[in-house]
Amino acid sequence: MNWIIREKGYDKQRVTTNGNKFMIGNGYMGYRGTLEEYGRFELTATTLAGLYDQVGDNWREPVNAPNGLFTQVFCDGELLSVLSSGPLEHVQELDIRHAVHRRRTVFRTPGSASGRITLSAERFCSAERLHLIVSKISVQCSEDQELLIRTGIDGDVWDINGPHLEGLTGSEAEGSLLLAGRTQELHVPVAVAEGLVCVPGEAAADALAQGKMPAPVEKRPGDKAAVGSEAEARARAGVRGEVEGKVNVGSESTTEVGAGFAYREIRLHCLAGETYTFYKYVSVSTGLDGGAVSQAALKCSREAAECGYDALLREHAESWEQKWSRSDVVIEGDEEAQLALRYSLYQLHIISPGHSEKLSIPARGLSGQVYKGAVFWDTEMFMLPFFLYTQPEVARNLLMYRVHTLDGAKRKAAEYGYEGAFYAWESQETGNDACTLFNVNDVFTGRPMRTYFRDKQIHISADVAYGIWQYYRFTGDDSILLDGGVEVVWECARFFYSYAYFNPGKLRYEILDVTGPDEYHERVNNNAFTNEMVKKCLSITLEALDYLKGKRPKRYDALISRSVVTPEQIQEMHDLLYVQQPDPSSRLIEQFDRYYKLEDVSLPELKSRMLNPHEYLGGGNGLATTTQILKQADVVLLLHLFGEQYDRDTKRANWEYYEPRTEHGSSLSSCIYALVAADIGIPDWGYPYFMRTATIDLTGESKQYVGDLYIGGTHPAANGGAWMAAVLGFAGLRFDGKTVRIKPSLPEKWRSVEIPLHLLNQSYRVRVGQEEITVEALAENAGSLEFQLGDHIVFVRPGEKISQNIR
Ligand code: IFM
Repeated sequence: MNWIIREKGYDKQRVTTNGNKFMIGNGYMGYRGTLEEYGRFELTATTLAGLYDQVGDNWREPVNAPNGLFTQVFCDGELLSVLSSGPLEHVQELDIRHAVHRRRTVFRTPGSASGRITLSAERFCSAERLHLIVSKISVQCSEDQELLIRTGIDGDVWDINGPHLEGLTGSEAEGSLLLAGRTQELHVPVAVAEGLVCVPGEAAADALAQGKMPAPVEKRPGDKAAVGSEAEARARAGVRGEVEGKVNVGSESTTEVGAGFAYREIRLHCLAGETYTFYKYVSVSTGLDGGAVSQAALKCSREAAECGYDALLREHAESWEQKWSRSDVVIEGDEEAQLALRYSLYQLHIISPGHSEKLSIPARGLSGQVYKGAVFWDTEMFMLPFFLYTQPEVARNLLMYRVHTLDGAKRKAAEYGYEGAFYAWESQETGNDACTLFNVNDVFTGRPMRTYFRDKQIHISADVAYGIWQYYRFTGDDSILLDGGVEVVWECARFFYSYAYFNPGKLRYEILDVTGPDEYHERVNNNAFTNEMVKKCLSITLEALDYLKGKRPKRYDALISRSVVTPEQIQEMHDLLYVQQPDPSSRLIEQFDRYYKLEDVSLPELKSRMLNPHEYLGGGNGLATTTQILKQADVVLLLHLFGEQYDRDTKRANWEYYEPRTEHGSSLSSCIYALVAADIGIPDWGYPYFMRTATIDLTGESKQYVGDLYIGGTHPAANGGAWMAAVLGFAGLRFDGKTVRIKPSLPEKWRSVEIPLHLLNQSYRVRVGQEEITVEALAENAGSLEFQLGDHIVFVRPGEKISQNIR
């Protein structure tokens, strides 16, 4: 089975795309898939989760830590870089099973007709030690050669609105390099430490031991890291060297430290055919972690060096095996889909905050600073299901982030003159809204355009409430409600009550002046999706309040007594809220009031009117604004979320109507069309949408610019959408907190799909074939669970395996 993502040959045009595609990470940080010799122009970034900074009046954005893997190899004064020296061979690859990045590049030796220099590197962000990035870099020359290796920590990294670290100063400490500074806005300290161990191959070691090569630069007592291949190599070489950063192989080494950098330059006398390996143990620490950051970073990198590369890799790989045993979806009959889906799950794993309930997942994951590193509705509506079905503990963290940012949501509601909680459209660490009123520049005039994402996409508060309730229903874990979840949903309901308008003529509540998921139509009335979501939020709130009343009556009384809005009013609004219904004859649901009055133009026709490939189609005078062309699934999303309320004909009529009118200008769109296609029994219509979703970060073919704004990066919502389309869509699997229902709708070429589930603290494996479904419960499970396989209800007890023919 294929777990390798590989690109052969070097293409300068793909530097940015590959930075996303080959990314590694561990939830604490993301390290872009850049090459060792790259700098900020190639977008090197170690993006830190949850640490934001603002410089001047620029947008606040996450902080990229200095690049601890920075390494350059020089030969005869010439830098060996893919950027300058058109390599003879180049391969970049990612092993997604164990989250290990590799590159191998063969350069022509400068000044030699036949000489070759091979640079290989392997790296991973430890899944076990979240502050640690480890790398192993090897060089090999085909002829005896003198090389200069410059390796250390580079502070000159990619920043959109930086630099974010002031006073960034390099130093040498305890044999390691250290680069430390503080964020500009909140003065949060950030430190990166690097310990280096160099190991010659056998022949070089012998030469070294026999004095045929210059002696090691420095020898220090106390070689504590007597483990693994490094130690063996050292033993062979008869070299003693302290692991924390002392160069213990060949030739002269100097250390250069200063403002913004800390590195060593090592002159290496390479013997032909011999491999020289450098192990870099890089640790990142910030003031958010608590404690003294420089000491923490140094300690972490020293302990890692003592442990040794191989042992670190083993523990990291073991951790990844566990992640996959909980989540790997195996598709039989479609290798392309298999790899793409796995890759999507890989992307979700490397950015999931398993370690903190104060973090959620930004819309571009940890791939950089695009979209201000902010958290959108993407998390609750597109990523959450994957975590709910496989790792509910991560799902809980994502939702607790909303509890921790409730105050920010209350501030935003108050700012606009509303009650309750209006969650940030673009949320950072405090819940303040990072979304600006002028989010896009007009490509023609260069002027900022007013957009109404921040002030009118009110469905965000309903999405948050929906996510919290989903978690509770799924897991039965009421701690989320008692730890603040009830307050969140209540405040969201209060917000909607204050936002809504009671239409006295029609005796109904309406929701006016909103922007729904389709951002090309701003400030519309009664967006069908928004109204239905608000109704759902109100019903969730009523249930949550009942729960609190029963469980914690005093807390309930205190909560209600602080509010002028009463639960009775919420109930009334729920009952009288207008929600668009399908037209009795066409079955169509109008996306918002007067949508049908807009010009019904075809998508190709609309595109032919564009004067600039990056022009924004929405906003005040965007081309789509006056037409029925929508940016992303809107009514179709409603049909997915509330599928049980609509019959198949209604779903199909709306899918067919809206599909040709959808531009899919958002990466959140395709997966929803795949899901609903599967639901209505046309999976092969949905399949291209699934593939588009699942391959988005492999091909890099999504929209990269809106106006002059770069919006590239990874797409976690689409990654989550790929899981949803495969599992909830094609496998037709749904859990309602009590019963798992499976009603498959597999694409023709999928023979089967196998899915691990972790529900109500029990683990299952489900295999959905074209004709048969098999459910297997782990022997360690404590209880049984109800499954509906096609039309058959079965109880699956611990250790049991049940198969059911569904034809
Ligand atoms: O949340 C989305 C939005 O729906 C469309 N624009 C991009 C945002 C971030 O992914």
